[in-house]
Amino acid sequence: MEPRQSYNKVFELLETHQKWFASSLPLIASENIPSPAVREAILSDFGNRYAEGWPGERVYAGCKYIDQVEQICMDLAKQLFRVDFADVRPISGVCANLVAYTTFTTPGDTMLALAIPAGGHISMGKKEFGGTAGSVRGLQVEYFPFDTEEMNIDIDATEKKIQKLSEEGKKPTLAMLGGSVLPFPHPVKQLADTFQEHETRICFDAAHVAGLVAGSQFQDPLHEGADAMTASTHKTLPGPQGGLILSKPEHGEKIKKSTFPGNVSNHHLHHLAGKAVMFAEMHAFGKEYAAQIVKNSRALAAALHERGFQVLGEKKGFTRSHLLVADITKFGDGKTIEKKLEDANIILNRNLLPYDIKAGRHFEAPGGIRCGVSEVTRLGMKESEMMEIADFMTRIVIKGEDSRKVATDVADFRRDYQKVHYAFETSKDAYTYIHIR
Ligand code: DSN
Repeated sequence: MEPRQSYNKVFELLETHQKWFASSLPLIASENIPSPAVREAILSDFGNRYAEGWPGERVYAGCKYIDQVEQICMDLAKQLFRVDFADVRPISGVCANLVAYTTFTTPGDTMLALAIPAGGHISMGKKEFGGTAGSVRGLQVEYFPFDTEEMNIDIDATEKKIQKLSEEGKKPTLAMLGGSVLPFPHPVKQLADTFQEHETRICFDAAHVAGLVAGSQFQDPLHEGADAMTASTHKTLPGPQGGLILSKPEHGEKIKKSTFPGNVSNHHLHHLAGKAVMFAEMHAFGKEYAAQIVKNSRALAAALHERGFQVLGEKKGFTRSHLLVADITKFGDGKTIEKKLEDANIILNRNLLPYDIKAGRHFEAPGGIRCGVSEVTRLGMKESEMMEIADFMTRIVIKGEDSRKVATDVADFRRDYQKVHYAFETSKDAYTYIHIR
């Protein structure tokens, strides 16, 4: 392709992508749609500037307005999460986790975390699997024992494991709770004394659930004994792509240095502005928004279960967060089903189940799918719309209907849900393509 053709092609693809998402059901649990205000902030000149360091302590000129926005952003984050220290500079959730590892561990230390099939994130992974904790920070990762029926960390078995690791001279320096599949609150409070006895620091990865924590609709790790909490700013928090770390005040100075110069040079200043706008909107609308997310995910889980899906966590009511996981091995493998759903304009992801590895399945074609409802909630959908989503999914996964017919019906259904809710300014369509050229 000639350069000009490639250039044109990129813009054509961008617009086509946005039109597709405007007529689809976006159910990827790690995604969301930011408000038009957040999108405007991201397009600002802040994205072209440097501001290494902390507000008032920069190593570049030109930061007088950036400093003010960063201070507003930090203040809003602290108030929202009811804490005294926030660093809004990490550029992603993985980066925020690396800041936590830098703060609380030394290479060679042992860290406790969930295995990926049980909901851990790749940033908590072992070296042999290329995980960030093992291969970048040089940590020895030990897994939390996991109870599949409860879909949660097994508390008794964890207490025994910590004792055993200590006796073997492998006492964990850091316990990393939270992760990527978190239908139920993790036992931070229940394990806090045990961790303290063993001088194990606690960090909670709230990448997925931070918006629910902010809206007081999930656990509150920093008030249950965690030393720090990391997050993404674009999952249940509906901001731009980015990261965040909050902590008890005594860890603040160390975290500041772990972020800069430890893990970021320049942070992404346009995203910083977007984070500030998002935090302000979360102050105003976060409670209502987070409550509706939890109602929606519980409604979707129950509706899928009634229609024949094997949604995990049945014993506990399927979910208390924004997501659910279903075992779809009766109907096919995760990869094939993900594709059929995508062809029907239903966008979600295949997911490893806690017992997949033992069953000989792997991440390419796992036994599960994961659905998150944050984005459809922001588009104004409520419990009755979750029934319709469950019907669309049933037509593809259980009844084996032609994806093209369902895709048309999904696009028709989506016509009524084009605005972002829970935001100060809601007149613009959510997926409007913004032309500047
Ligand atoms: N692992 C991604 C997810 O949960 O979708 C986030 O990094």
